Amino acid sequence: MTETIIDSFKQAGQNHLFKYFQSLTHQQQESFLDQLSTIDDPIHLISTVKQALNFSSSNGTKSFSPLPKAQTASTLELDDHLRTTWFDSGLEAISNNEVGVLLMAGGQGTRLGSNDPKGCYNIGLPSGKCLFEIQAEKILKIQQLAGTKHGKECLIQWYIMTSKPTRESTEQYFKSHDYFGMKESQITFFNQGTLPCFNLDGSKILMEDTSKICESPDGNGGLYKALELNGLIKDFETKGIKHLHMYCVDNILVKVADPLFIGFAIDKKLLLGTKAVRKRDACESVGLIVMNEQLQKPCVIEYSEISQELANKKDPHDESKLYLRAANIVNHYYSVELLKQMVPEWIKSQDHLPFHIAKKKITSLNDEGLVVKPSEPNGIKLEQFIFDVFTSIELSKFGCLEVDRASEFSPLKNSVAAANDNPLTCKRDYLTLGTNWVVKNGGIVNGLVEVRGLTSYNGEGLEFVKGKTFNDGDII
Ligand code: UD2
Repeated sequence: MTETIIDSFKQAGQNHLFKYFQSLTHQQQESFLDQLSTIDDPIHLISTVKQALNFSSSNGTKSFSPLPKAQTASTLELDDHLRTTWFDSGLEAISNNEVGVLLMAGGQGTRLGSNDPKGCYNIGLPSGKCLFEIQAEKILKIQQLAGTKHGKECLIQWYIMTSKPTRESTEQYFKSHDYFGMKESQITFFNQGTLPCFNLDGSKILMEDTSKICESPDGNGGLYKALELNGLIKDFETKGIKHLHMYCVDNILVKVADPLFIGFAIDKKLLLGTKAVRKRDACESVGLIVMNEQLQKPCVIEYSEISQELANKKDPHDESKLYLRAANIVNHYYSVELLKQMVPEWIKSQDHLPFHIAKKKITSLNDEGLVVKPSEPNGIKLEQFIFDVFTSIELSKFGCLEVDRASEFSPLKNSVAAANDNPLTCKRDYLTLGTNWVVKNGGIVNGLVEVRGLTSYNGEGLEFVKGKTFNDGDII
């Protein structure tokens, strides 16, 4: 076994990994070989990295256009009848325990400058609630609304994807907060996979020390392999779940298990759906939900892989608007039927989930055997993107629902040093949304108030504030 693993890596041009092998203790050799054995085909992996180094520049050769109108809808122009129909249909599915939630929480908050998982981050709300608690309360509230309307108790299963760096502290945080009032049995933590880090030309796997290679989470596209390896698609079926809402942890305004979105997908008989907001400006760091014209399929062009020309292209019918403006907010609907049918195919090859590369400063062993923390990017990390599977969906089975940014999207990405998407903008947007709900219901507010998720899911049930006065920082 040992020789086989070592030979396979040497055949892949990775002799340097074994430079210190003989000087390692038996235990170090064993743990090193265990780590290497998780890579089942080093030669294939190395060739894939070369492919990835080319892939990210290939978007320039394709042509993209906005999704056809038939595949889109907008809550900004939705008539009340349809809004009610979709919301009620989604609420009924929730009341039948047919709706599950997938939370992407494996990312490390590098740009935020925090070592803790983003979901634990306290943005300074009057209540001091963190993102995880805000999201848990959304689930509890929508369960309550569904149960009350249909006269039965219902549970939304919450599947939380973590990565090696975020798993322990995330699980500990939930436990120490008594699962924020949810049943422990309705929460499932599972880990995504990892991928080795490479030097800049992709020819050598980097070493963290003499008995360990550098590795990092495999991207939010690692979700599909993680679902398969953790037997979760079977779990969805066992629990009668038909619809899944997937979202990313850092959006403080996310409507978790949004019945309107679920109802939209049910009505349109979608296999896969996504929410979008109007792109703020040409430079906003968001993917764009578009149609690949060669394939006639939906796809997303990531912000790190779009040409400046295409990002800045204006709408020929209205020069004041961007041509491509449906911004991806990592907020997707999946039918369980689709996942059951397609996940085995998606994870079989890189065709559906190509590796994307990011040049990074990676602390690693140098040629002299010293661990060095570089000042410049010295290596590449590989990631799979969750939305790359969109091109395997028939256009007629795909839908994009435009939603209001002020009500549904304010991501926590950066530290307060950045102009946007930081703790201050998240706090402002969250409090502003709640305050607008109170004012709309006749409340008088001096400053900004916080409306807790358990009080109102989307501004409903606030009749009691009519005529009352609230002060800055009040919690309702
Ligand atoms: C993501 C989207 C981008 C846009 C933007 C909006 C992808 C690939 N890109 O860019 O199109 O929608 O968000 O805010 O989705 N995550 C994991 N495991 C990983 C990496 C990320 O679970 O290995 C999670 C992460 O916890 C977060 C979400 O995926 O919930 C997005 O990750 P990100 O913040 O690194 O993505 P970003 O902002 O580069």
